[in-house]
Amino acid sequence: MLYNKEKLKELYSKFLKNKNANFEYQYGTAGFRYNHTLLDPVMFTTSIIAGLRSLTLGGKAIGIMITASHNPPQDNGVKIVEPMGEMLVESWEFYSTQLANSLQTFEFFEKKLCDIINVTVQKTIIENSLTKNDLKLNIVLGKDSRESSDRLAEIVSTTITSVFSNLKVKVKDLGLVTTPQLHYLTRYANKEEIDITTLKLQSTYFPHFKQAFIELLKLHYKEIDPAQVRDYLSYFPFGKLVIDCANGVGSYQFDQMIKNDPWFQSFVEIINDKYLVPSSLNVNCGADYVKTNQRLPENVNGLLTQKQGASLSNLYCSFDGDADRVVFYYLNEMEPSQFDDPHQKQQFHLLDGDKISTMLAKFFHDILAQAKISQDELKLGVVQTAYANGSSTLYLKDNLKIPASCTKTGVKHLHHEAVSQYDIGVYFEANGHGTVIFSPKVYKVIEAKLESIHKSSGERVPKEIVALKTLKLFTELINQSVGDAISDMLSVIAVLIISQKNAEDWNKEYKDLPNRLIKVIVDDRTVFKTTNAERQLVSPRGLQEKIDGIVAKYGPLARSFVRASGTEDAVRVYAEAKSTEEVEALVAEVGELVKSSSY
Ligand code: G16
Repeated sequence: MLYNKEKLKELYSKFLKNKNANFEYQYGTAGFRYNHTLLDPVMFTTSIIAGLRSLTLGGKAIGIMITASHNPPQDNGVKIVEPMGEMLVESWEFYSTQLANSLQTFEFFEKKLCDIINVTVQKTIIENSLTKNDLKLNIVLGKDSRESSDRLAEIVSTTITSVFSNLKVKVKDLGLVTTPQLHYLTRYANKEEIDITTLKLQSTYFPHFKQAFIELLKLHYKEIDPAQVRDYLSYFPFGKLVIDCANGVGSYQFDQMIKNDPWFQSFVEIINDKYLVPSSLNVNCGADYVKTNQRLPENVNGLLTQKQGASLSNLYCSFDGDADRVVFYYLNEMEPSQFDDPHQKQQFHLLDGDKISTMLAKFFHDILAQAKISQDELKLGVVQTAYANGSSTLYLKDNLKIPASCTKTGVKHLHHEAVSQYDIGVYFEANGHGTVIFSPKVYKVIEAKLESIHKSSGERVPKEIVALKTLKLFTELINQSVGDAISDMLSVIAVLIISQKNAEDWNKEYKDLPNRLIKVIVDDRTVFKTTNAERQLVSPRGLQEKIDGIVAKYGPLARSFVRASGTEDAVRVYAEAKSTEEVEALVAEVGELVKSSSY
């Protein structure tokens, strides 16, 4: 038998004590995510599924991350990470949901488990003529800083080690890590084929990203003695980089990354770093707060009054609770006529996921041209969602002539589109969640070009070589497995430094249409079903026509859509229009319509 029946039964009773019989779990946008009191049963079943996934893949390391990312402190969640750092494949989301909803009796649950084992692990055993001795299971576990995370992590390690005690099992508990670090280390363990128990951030993640960043600066500013990296600061087109860590795990991990590095410390200031106070997580700070409310997080204002002058040249960014998203912003002086409040003389400018993706796309577009690589050789494209500002899509298509596709919300959808459509696929959600992927062809083209330049009579083509090496270093600096606030932040500042652009230059590339996102609480959000990359509702019937009718009143640039959140118990309403007044009126009208309909 693959599992220890006695332990399975014991843990079934233990973790299902508080199960609400009528509750139905759903694998949402980013795994199971609920109030922490509902999670014990689903932690138990998800751990088993992760174990089976590892067994099916011949013992490849599978990641389990305990986090509810941007959600409030009382929520938590779990997601499974594939061996190469991607999100769990869809067929296994199905098994996870099935098992989580088969908890009526132990007999029923065990039967469902055996059905899943038959179509997964048993199939592998037969196809590869394996014996029980060949079966291995490796799990890399991480958690964010929520109060419930310790308890939930304990359920995962107990379940894996007890239920599969008959097999060769290894669980590496990484403790407090960011979601992207968990993805990175899972991928690293599988790529390097190393024993997961030896995994350490200090010898992998930290030096890898710091090194790539410094190498890029050295490549572009080599007249400075590389030993004197401090001197590079004079090339920074901003003052300090102020990082709002949402009082989450990002503050702990970024601090670890730079703590022995006076150079990084000299240009970075971390705020909202109370990860040891879980009740403050994402409260009035963090990427989701800043993006949704389009305002500064808590504690930046204090900083402004203290350091009035310097702060205007600062570049600010906010991570979310598990540091897989980042958005940037800056302040500039307002014209006196624009003052609403005489104490507030600065204007806030948001540089969100769309601004990040368009800047990166433009940068790679220019680098490819400098490296003399055509669009036929390497296809560059951008993937967005319905939330992308209309101006960003127009800017990509009309100004930059870079293809842009639209997918459903959830980085798993964007990632898939980027990998299948492009060699250099830049994908970001407007909320700051995203990354860039580089196909194997990119590496081949870079190597071939570098080799042919070196061969061709040894004649040097410095600009071309620098462009090729820049591209190569960005493949290192970017965490290609998943959106990563730390790696994305370093990539953005590297682009700004190399292109000698400040935040204002960056923002000037195109002007966002005024936009607004609100949440509406309804009785049953599952009745809201969409089509056309979530831009239109198909259920409840008739509601889309009413939304269309409202939008039509606001002119050709106006747009609004409604979709059920996959991470919170709410329906999201997004709107954009040509003026702030119009967008406020539009979002309120559509929000009222959703609220007043009796769903
Ligand atoms: C997660 C997903 C994102 C998604 C966000 C909101 O982010 O990873 O792709 O945009 O939820 O999703 P929804 O609108 O369905 O609630 P995070 O940072 O919370 O993991």
